[in-house]
Amino acid sequence: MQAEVVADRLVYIFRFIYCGLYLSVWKERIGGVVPVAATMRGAEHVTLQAVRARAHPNVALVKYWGKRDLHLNLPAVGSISLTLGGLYTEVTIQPSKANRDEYRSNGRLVEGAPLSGLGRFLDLFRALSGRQERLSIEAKSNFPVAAGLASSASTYAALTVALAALYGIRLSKEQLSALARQGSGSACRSIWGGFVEWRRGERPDGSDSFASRLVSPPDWPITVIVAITDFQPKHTVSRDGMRQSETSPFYPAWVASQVDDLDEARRAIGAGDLERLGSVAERNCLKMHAVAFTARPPLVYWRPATLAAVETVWKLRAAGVPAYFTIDAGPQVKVLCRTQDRATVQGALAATPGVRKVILCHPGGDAQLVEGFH
Ligand code: 2P0
Repeated sequence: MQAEVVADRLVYIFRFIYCGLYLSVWKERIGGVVPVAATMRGAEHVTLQAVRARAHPNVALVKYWGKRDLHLNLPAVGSISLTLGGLYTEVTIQPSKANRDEYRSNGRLVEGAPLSGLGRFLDLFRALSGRQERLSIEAKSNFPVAAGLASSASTYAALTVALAALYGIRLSKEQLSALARQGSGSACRSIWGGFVEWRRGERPDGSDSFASRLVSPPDWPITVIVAITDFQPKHTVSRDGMRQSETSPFYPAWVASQVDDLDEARRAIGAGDLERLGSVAERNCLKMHAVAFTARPPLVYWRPATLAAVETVWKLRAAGVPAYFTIDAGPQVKVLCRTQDRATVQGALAATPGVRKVILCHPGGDAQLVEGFH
């Protein structure tokens, strides 16, 4: 029995090295990722070992809203985000004991469309690895899920890192990002920590549409304070919200003006200029929501407390505290400020009518495996 386990491990290690060699020489690409199925032949009997990975959500400062390809999750516009430390999702994967994929999110069994979407994502890795086992996935987030706090970003980023490890597929971070994108667009940014840019890309196969890091976390003493106004899941998932927003007469203007906003945000981040970054983030957020408001039918993610929190931020600024808001596809307000002002901003948001909870986040790091987990 002992010898079998050792032999199993050795085959696993050799397969890992073998895959790495093939990855470096095989040039054919699937959506930016090198296929490795053939390299796995002969290793199908190796028992898959349970793995766990952790990733942070991110807040979009210049937003992804609209797709140029629904199937491959290719964005109509580029985007820039900041990864949020403190908040995270851990994903644990092991072979399923049932003859189907199983998915639990914070202890609750997930069925229907989210499970089908996950199944299609797992199929990408099954195709890459050449293995067919059904899997049991358990995701645990330490913040409300599906409520506009980017839980799909942290979930799919962690899932991507965990699946690559499960199958022993060595991929660059760019390749991981291109894969994560296919699970949920914003997940491609959560592969990285710090300030991150997801380039729109031009190629129809999506091979040039992935995220990369702009600046690492420690470079800037910046804090994001999240004001939660509603714990309920959002009424319209982002995918549907984007399609609905394309009916707005302002949608073409939104797409056309994104290049300037990206340029402005990149320069602001490069210069460590909070005022410049915050200003473009607010403008970009209001543009995105203006497109949603004017869709047919209209799409309103805001609640009265959302606007109240926005007014709090403007009052703070009028009082000399540099604080800037952004709002994703939900009613929560995320406020960017200097770390030295965090207590003042946190206090003002907590005192805002309708704000249910305030969470303080520092910039977060890369998605990674949870070491020592078996
Ligand atoms: C973003 N948001 O850049 C944008 C800005 C909110 C506003 O919710 O369909 O879950 O899975 O690719 O990544 C992005 O939604 O959408 C999103 P899919 P995703 O983060």
